[in-house]
Amino acid sequence: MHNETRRRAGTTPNQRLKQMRRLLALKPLIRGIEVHSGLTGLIVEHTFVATGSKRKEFDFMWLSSLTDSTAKGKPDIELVDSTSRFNTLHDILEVTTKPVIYDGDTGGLAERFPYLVRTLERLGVSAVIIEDKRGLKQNSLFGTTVDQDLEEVPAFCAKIRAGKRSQVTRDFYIIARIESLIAGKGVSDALTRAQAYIAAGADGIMIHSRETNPDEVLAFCRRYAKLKRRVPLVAVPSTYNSITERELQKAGVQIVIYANHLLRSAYPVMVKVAEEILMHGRSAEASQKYCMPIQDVLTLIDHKKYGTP
Ligand code: SPV
Ligand code: MG
Repeated sequence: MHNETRRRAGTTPNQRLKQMRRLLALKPLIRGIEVHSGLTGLIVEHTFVATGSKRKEFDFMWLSSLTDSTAKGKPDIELVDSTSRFNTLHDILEVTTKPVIYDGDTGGLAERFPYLVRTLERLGVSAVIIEDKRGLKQNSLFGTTVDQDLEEVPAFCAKIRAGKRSQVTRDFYIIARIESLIAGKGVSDALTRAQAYIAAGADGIMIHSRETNPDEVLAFCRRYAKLKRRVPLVAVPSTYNSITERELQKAGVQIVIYANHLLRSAYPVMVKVAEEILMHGRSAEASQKYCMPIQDVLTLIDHKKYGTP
């Protein structure tokens, strides 16, 4: 179904869940961006650019633990519990039709991970990404400035297997996120882990890095390409952000995630507006410089969408 038609007709959890597998079969590379609210979901749903005869848009939404936590004023340490994360997810599912990849952090205890998988499938999420860390999870972009304790390979494989066993549909993806480069353990460790996680049933591998150049990710990709058993590769170019999607695709990456950009762009403007109002003792300057017209915010959300009389 054409995207515009689907948007108008709406979707069901089952249709939405399956859509990511379809997209991966159709396109050499799919791109997604973070969401942390209904409003950011709407941005991803509706934003496109036209270049010549081509229309470019985001293929999926990334429900980031960093931006979901930050939007709630909380640190990204698995503190925002599942109930709260599912509330955010519900807000987004309500107003969008595109597939969702859920940031599952460490996936929690192996005994609990199957419950997360079942809930996400029931809601129509297409994939969960879990990272191979243990203990207090801290955001990867801190790198080794904080403790980044990697999970033992057999234990993480057991978690992947538990998730795969619990899955109801054939279409849901459990993607294993490798933190070797984040923890300073190098490309060889990452590759050993990739092989083990694929053997355990992972449907995708995410390789993460916080270097400002893509060299170590590309080195991983070159060695990954030689593996006999491969699954789709995910990259998150937050710090090595000069690399293009085309270059990542050439290196073998099939899924690209822009993990935090809507929140990172909104926050500085909100602070500026607050400062300008304080500075001037009125809102005229802030409104003129930074705010959308009142009329536009009133009509931003189309309340006649469902055919309300
Ligand atoms: C997130 O967006 O929450 C991620 C990616 O897990 S990162 O912040 O780079 O760890
Ligand atoms: Mg995260």
